[in-house]
Amino acid sequence: MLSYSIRKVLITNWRSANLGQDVFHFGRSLICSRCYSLVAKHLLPKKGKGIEDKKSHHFVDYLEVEVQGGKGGDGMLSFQSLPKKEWAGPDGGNGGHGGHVIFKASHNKKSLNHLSNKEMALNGRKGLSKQRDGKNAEHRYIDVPLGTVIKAKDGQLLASLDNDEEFFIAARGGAGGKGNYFFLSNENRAPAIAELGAQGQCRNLYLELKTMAYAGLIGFPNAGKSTLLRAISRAQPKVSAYPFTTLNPHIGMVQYQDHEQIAVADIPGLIPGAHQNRGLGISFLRHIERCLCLIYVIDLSIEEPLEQLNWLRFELNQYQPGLADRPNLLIGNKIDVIGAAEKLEYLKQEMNKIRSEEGSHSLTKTMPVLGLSAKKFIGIEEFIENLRLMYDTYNEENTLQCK
Ligand SMILES: Nc1nc2c(ncn2[C@@H]2O[C@H](COP(=O)(O)OP(=O)(O)O)[C@@H](O)[C@H]2O)c(=O)[nH]1
Ligand SMILES: [Mg+2]
Repeated sequence: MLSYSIRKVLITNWRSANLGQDVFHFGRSLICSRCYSLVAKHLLPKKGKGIEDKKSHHFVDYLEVEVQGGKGGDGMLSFQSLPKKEWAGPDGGNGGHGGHVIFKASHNKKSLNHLSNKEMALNGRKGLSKQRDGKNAEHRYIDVPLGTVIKAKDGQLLASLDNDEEFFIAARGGAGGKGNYFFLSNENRAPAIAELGAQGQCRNLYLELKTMAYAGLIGFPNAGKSTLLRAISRAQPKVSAYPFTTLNPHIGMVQYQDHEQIAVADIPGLIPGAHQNRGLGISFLRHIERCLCLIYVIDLSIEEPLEQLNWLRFELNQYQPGLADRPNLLIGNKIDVIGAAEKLEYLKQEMNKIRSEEGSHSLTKTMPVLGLSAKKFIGIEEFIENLRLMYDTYNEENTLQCK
C-alpha cells in the first residue's frame, strides 16, 4: 500500500508526463520512473461467479415510485357502564397516526434496486374503549444511496439527499380519528360521534442518482463492453455475439489492494442516432451523463474503428455538448484478432490529435490508448492500473478545485 505522500508524488509525476514516460512496467507491476514506487495493485475477482446469467441483477439508477403514507386509525365510539353507574359516560379513545414513508440517505446503498414501484407505510391502530388510544404506526424508512435526487411528477426538484442520514418525508401518514371521549363537553355529556382516521398522502415521485458510477464503458453493441466488465469485476452482464444482448446497465466494482473500489458501469444501447431516441432510446445517454469519466471501448475487429470512435463522440456531444470530452480512457478491444495492432496504432494517433484540441479535459491528455483482449485476458492488468491512475488524478484535481 502506498502512503499518501508517495501517492501524491506519483500522481503529480504522472500528470506532468508525456505519454507513458513516467510510468513503466517492471515484470507485471506498474512503476513510477521518478520515485520507483508501486502503483496500488488491483485484486482480480477470485470468488466463483454464479452459473446462471439470470441471477445477475442489473443496476437501477432511475425509478418511478408511488409512495403511500399509512392511514390513521379510526376513533372509537364507546360508552362506559360501571356496576353502580350504568351511564358512566363516553370512553372511546383516539386512533393512532399512520406512518410516513421516509427516504433516508445511506452510504451502504449503491443503487435503487431494492425499491419497488409502490412503497407503503403501516396504518395506525384503532382507538379502543376505556379511553385507550390506538398505537401510532412506525414510520417506514427506506435507505437510498447518497446523491439521490427526488423529483415530483412535473419535474420539480423536491430533495437532493447528499449526506449520510439526510432524509425526506415522501408521504405523510394520515392523522388518527378522535374517539367520542374527545368530544365530551358541558354542552354534550354523551357525544355519539367519533372520527374516521385520515387517509395517508399518496403521490408519484421520481428518484434518480446523480452519479451512477465513476467510469462508464462507452461503445457500440458487440464492442466487448460486457466481456470487459466480467473480466475486471464480479458483475455478470450477459455476453453474446449479437447486438443488444445487454438491455440494462450493470455495475461492477474493481477492487484494489488498498481497499479502494472503483465502480465501472456497462452501458448498453448506444448506436448511431441514439440521441434521436433510436434503438433503446435516449435514456441510455442519460446513464452516461451520470458517469464521471468515460472509457471508450472500440472494436478492433471491424474495418473502420476510427469511424466508430467518431460516431460515439458525435452521439455524446449531440446529447450534451462537451459530454464526449469528460475525462476519458480509450480502449481498443479484441487485440487478439489479426490486423488489430495496426488499427490500434492508427487509433492512437487520431486520439492524440483529438485530445490535443482545446476543450478536451486536461486529465486525459496524458492517458495512454490501450489495446486489450477482454476475452483472452490480454492487457487487462495494465488497463486496471491505468483506471486507478485516472481515478487518483481525478480525485486530486477535484480536491484542488475545491480548495
Ligand atoms: N476475439 C475476441 N472477441 C471478443 C473479445 N471481447 C468480446 N468478444 C466477443 O464479442 C462479442 C460481443 O461481446 P459483448 O461483451 O456482448 O459486447 P457488448 O455488446 O459491447 O457488451 C461476444 O461474442 C464476445 O465473445 C475479445 O477480446 N476478442
Ligand atoms: Mg453487452
